[in-house]
Amino acid sequence: MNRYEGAKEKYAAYGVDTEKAIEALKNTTVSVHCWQGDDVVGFDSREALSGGIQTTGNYPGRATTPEELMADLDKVFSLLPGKMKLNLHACYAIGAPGEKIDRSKIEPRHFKPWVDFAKARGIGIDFNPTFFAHPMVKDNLTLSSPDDNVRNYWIEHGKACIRISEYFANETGIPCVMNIWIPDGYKDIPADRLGPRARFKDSLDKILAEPYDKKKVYITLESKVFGIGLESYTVGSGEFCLSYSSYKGITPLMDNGHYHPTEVVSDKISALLLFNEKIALHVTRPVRWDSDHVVLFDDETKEIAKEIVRNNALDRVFIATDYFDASINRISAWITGVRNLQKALLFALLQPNDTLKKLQNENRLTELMALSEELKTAPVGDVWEEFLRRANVKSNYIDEVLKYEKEVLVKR
Ligand code: RNT
Ligand code: ZN
Repeated sequence: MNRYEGAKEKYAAYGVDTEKAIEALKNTTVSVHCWQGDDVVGFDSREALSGGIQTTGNYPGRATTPEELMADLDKVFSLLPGKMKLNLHACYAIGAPGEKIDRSKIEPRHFKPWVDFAKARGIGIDFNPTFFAHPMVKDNLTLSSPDDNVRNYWIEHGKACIRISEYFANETGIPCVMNIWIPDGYKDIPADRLGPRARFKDSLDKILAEPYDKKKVYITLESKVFGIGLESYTVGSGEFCLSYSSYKGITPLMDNGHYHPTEVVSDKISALLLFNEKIALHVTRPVRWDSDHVVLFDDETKEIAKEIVRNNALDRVFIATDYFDASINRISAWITGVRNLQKALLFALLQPNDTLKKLQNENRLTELMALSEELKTAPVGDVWEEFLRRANVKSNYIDEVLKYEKEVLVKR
């Protein structure tokens, strides 16, 4: 008997159908962030990263042109099983030769090469306005700035991004998730906490006044606790973003690096699912702070996956990755993180969730603990291997990545 058949039997004894799990995973889309490939630099202003986020490391091979980033993405996609979407930031706009791109005036044409890329691969595109690393970010403020010139500039950027998101949806035939995150905040104790939030609210209202088809574009709003250099006050806090999302009927986005270190997103998912048709996630790995380390197959990633799966919410949660490590091979970082997220989803799909819930409801907590622990060493790896095999993707990706490093990356 091969290993998968053995695992199938083993899981069947728990009342779990591995075939169903594989099928569900195959149909689950992960939105893969493009910014792991170039340390969140992009192609328009090419300014150093700012906005309280940071990449560290200078491993060779950073993609510096659209062609390089696309080639790297192809390498990544070729080594990933399952359904993907491409998650782009506005700073990845591609201008005509010599063109200086103005973020407040970006147009669909600046993203035509990305649409061609996505269409040729049969995938959808998600989008993010880029409210950071740009000369029009003044005093660390964008949509909450007291300077109307600054604020209006970024409002125009937001509106332009809605139009581009709809263009993506129209061209690919797949809805586009457009996520708004601003870095705005203060390093030290502010004198006015309400003013910036009131201006942010007003700016968002103005951006959302741009007409768009709600079946094609889902607008999400990402909260944060603090950024580097902006430790004392964050305009787009958890309460602000959650309240704003429900006030306007847009979708809240939780990034699991954006909470106090003992808070966990896995515990927040159920609460948001009760009050939102859809929710969105940035899956990352915060190490002591919002460090955006590569996602691992760790407890919190598994717990997040469990909350999505056992609440039957795979079709209600927009799942995206968000991390950037420049200290190791970027292609490997990309693949490792996305695969771990998928593996966590598989782990969750292989839990006998009804049995576990029943044990909880009958207050058989001793058995619940024993069974949950036993399941941790059940043969999820063998089912994962089968999933890869059916997707025609090798389980070993590092050889291929190192070959690509030698042949392509180090020559850049
Ligand atoms: C920053 C947010 C945001 C960014 C990307 C690049 O703290 O997590 O999502 O990481 O937009
Ligand atoms: Zn994020």
